[in-house]
Amino acid sequence: MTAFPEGFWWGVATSAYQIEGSPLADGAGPSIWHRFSHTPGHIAQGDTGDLACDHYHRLTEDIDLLVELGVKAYRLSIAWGRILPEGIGATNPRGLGFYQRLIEGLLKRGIKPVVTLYHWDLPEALQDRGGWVNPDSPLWFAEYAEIMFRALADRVAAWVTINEPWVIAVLGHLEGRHAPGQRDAWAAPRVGHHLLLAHAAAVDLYRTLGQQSIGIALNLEPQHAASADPADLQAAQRRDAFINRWFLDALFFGRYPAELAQIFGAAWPEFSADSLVQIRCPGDFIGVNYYTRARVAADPGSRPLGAVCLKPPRHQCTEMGWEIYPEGLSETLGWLKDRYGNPCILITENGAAFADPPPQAGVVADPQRIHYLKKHLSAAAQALSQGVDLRGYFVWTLLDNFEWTEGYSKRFGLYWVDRANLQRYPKASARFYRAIIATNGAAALAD
Ligand code: IFM
Repeated sequence: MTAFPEGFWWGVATSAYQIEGSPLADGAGPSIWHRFSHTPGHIAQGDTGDLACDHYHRLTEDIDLLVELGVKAYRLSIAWGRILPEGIGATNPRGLGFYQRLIEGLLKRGIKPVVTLYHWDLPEALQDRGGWVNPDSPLWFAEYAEIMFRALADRVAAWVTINEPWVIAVLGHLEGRHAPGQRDAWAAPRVGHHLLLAHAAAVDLYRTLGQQSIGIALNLEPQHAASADPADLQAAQRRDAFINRWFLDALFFGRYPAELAQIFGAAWPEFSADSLVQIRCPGDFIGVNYYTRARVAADPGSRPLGAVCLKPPRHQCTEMGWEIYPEGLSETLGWLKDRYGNPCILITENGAAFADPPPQAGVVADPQRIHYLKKHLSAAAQALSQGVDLRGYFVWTLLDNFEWTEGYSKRFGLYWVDRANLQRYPKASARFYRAIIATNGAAALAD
């Protein structure tokens, strides 16, 4: 007996810009990440996604890796600009052809495709029209989504509309650390709202095709007060509203947490009642991207939240500096169940970057990642035993890849990629994950 139900979706996840390379091949239009990574000073070591893992040319080899792992499902994302080089208007059959080949290849090997429509790579042509700040952006997204649904909906097992809207709104438009690099408190809440409208428009369109397997993927992390001091408790609440409840309350209740108006002050808009009704659209599942928790202390000087996160000791962290805290996964899943009425959940991302050594005799030793996966899967099993409606788990990620502003310096993959020749080598965690899948999770729960 295992804690994981029959038919559980064991998978791995990737995204287009992080692995494909050849961003302008076969008539594709450039994305905001192409522009951002080519602007000096944005990415560690000046890395770009120009080559990435060259997945664009190594499709068959990479599908073989998925087969080797034995995954039941594979979460990939579509580069919008390959389909619509200008973002809207004329479609590019060669770009579409790439994803058709990929999806056919997966289906032939018995792997369910889970497709994310938007994993951060907005066509540059749309950014030139204001990007996600433009109130037309949900319509642009709906046009793109409809093309994808018409081309692939009969073969795709599940769709994720948007990956991590919080990251897009905050890192991309408030803090400027991600593309398009804006630092604008006025833009961030509007971007968040337009992303939710875009999600809702895609869900509506998908429903007209009579389909029921569409959701959104959110980055969630418990916010724990650093002490019992009321100021710290309130700071943790503010951060919880900002990171966790911003999108969830909108999707389930059609309203934003009151704290957001305080946090953004005059920059927070008066959203129309109609649009709040529209964004109340949780879809068929919530995708949870879980990596860590935060320990939060009040700090009136730090704007706009009046809160800081304590730095955990180095030995408790991954290479990203994120605390390893598997208990936070069961906590997050249980909280979703209690607050939002037990929605269907896929863990759409979970994984860790460690300083993996180069391969020896063809294999990379990564005991820390094995430990990380084991602990997080035990936490997922615990949530299942408490009645959470968890349907699948996707490791982030298949291959060491372009980790956004960190470039290629952070290795999250189950397969080690040699940057000199892009050859892939299994890490020990790939073999471990294969055993987990083969035993439907029992290998993760054994001592
Ligand atoms: O690599 C990213 C991914 O694109 C989105 N979620 C978090 C991952 C690790 O930072």
